[in-house]
Amino acid sequence: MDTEIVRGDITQQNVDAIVNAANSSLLGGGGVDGAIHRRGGPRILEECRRIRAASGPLPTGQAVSTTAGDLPARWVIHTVGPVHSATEDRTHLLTSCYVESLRLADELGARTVAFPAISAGAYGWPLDDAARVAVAAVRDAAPSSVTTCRFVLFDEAAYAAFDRVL
Ligand code: AR6
Repeated sequence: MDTEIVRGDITQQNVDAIVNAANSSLLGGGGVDGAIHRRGGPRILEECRRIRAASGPLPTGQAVSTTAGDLPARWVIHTVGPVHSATEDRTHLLTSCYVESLRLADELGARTVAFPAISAGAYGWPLDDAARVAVAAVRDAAPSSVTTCRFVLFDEAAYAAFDRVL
């Protein structure tokens, strides 16, 4: 699997699947989540509501997929990153977001997948560590149908952090 980094907006990526840094409610929020629902249109939220009604809140570190609505991608994979904690090591949960998203992408038949820097915004994860965990998780993930993993970094600081790790 090739790993690449770009600076940009994940909603504009021409890939099979984009990953959303969602929250357990699956009902939307700010950051990447807000942008995906805003630009992808109401069909994404409709599917999220159905998943939510059938299965309840999505646990941290897990992933589910929906249509990507009006976005160029075919699917949105929604995953819930851990809130960063100064007292508890939650790295395994952040790793799980990447591993479970890639596993789901493989099940869907996606070849190209774009990730944001999960947990590095509202959930407070320090950028350098978020980048280290993300890159290691993707490097160690099981072989799959995914040929390209693209990290899409919204600002210069996030791009620089991923660039240092890669
Ligand atoms: N494309 C790519 N990256 C983006 C975009 C975008 N359009 N917008 C923001 N980022 P965050 P989290 C970057 O807060 O920390 C939401 O309210 C952003 O600069 O989106 O996992 C959810 O509903 C940062 O580097 O996700 C949850 O409640 C990174 O994406 C909560 O925030 C992640 O920031 C999840 O927090």
